[in-house]
Amino acid sequence: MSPSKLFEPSKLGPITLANRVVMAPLTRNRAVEGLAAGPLTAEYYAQRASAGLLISEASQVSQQGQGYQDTPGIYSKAQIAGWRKVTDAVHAKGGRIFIQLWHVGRISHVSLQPDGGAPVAPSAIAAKTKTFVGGAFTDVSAPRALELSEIPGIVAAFRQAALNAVEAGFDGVEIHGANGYLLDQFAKDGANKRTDTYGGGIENRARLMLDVAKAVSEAIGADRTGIRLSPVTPANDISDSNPQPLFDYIVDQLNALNLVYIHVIEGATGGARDVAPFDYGSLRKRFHGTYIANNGYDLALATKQLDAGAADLIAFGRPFIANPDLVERLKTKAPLNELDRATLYGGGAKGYTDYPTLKAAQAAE
Ligand code: 8OZ
Repeated sequence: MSPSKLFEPSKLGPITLANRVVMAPLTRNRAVEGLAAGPLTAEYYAQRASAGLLISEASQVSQQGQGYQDTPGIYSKAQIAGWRKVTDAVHAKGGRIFIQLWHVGRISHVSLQPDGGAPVAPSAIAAKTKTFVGGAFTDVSAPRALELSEIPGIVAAFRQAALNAVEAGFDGVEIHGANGYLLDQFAKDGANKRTDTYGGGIENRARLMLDVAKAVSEAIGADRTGIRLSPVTPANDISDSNPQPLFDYIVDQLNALNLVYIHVIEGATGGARDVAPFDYGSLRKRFHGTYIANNGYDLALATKQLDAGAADLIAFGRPFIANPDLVERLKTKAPLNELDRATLYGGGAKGYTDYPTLKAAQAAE
């Protein structure tokens, strides 16, 4: 058998990736003072720099956009400086890194919001889900509906965050349009009951996501702007009554903006791939840029989908937490380290930077 396409180099807009393995964005809640990425975070990403592309953990574009304790931001000088150390460490190892730009919308808690106010949402409907604050999983707070006059400020926050990301040395940005956060909340009719130009039909519900994609791509270049989508995930209590035409429309519009990639969570985030019927091939066909496929991939499925032309790059999530050298392990069909769930969210080096590479494990034998 010939080696898998997964290990071939690939172009992503203006940059060349060493292979087709992408590290998916993974929330780890280890930001330091001022919600900046610290030295451990630089070490963590540098350890994983053999991936063709790293996508950072979701990083809020404003204080209002934060929904969990100790997640990093990309809106202050200190945060830009913290991320600069991360991108320098990754680039020194020959890696490439995008940052994921995040606004959580209604998936937040008053204790994290400016002046202890309500989290914001398309409509004043609480999600039946929990967030992680004060070291514990806690019900999200009831949100308030955004005023129409506040929407330009949201778009501007994403735009400025993208400029900050370039200043911090990132190779590009990924807009978080997935998993029941603000842009997904606007797009899907389970959370959006607005009656203005941002609610109602598909074009109106998709408007905020597309406004953000346009503003970000105009600010830093469409060839450095990607987006993550999750058409059918039930994550964070999100739902839509008819996702296929919604996402067909969104992808047609993103295509017109020349975005460099769509990163598609196929199925339920971190769960079943067949949770609901959806034709991902339709998105693949419509979009002329790079298609990054995610969710439950292993070497066999990745190789199969790449060979079939169903994807260009494959994003791996949890396996990257426990395996800094995941690319090497996949290539040599080596066993994978097991994930320690107790150290996923928050803490220090344990379960973050101390997972051994194959080489380190063999040297210790
Ligand atoms: C796990 C815990 C907290 C946030 C996502 C940003 O699902 C997240 C997230 C994941 O996209």
